[in-house]
Amino acid sequence: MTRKKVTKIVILGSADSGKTTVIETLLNRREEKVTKIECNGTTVSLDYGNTVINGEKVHIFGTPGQERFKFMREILTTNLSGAIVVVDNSVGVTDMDIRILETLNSGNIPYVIFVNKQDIAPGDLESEYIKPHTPLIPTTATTGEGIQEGLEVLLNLV
Ligand SMILES: Nc1nc2c(ncn2[C@@H]2O[C@H](COP(=O)(O)OP(=O)(O)OP(=O)(O)O)[C@@H](O)[C@H]2O)c(=O)[nH]1
Ligand SMILES: [Mg+2]
Repeated sequence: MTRKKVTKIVILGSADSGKTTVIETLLNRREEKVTKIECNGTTVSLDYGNTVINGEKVHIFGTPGQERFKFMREILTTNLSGAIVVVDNSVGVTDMDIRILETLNSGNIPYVIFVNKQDIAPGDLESEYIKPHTPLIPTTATTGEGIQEGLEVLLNLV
């Protein structure tokens, strides 16, 4: 039996960085629906949606950023093709982000970093934990700035 290649993209990052807004903006612009499981504005298990890009189905999962949902992040990050790490540029790289980057690096998983909330915190993101040549995409998830382009950069790495 032959199976079609499945691309699974997971959105990671600290609480409140904009992960759910990223998946909504990405998929709503493509007229696709997103399933969100949230409580009081925070993701409690996952966001999910899919779309077809260049003839290939792409499944996108948003993860919960709160520490207590570590088990859920671990479930969602199995067999992933690539990741988007969403950092709130008004906060910078957090301890959780550092752990995420270390996990992605050790698994040789392609990823891009969305340097989000450029509208309130414009500028570059600097951290000793970001490897040289990591694609850093300036984004404003609420307006969509950088989002589509950032996904395309990632898909080219996958
Ligand atoms: N100003 C601004 N606000 C943003 C941006 N992206 C997201 N937000 C806001 O940040 C808050 C958190 O956004 P979410 O998308 O729910 O963040 P999240 O990373 O999914 O949060 P958790 O699920 O709790 O981890 C919301 O009020 C968003 O409207 C942005 O680019 N600029
Ligand atoms: Mg969320």
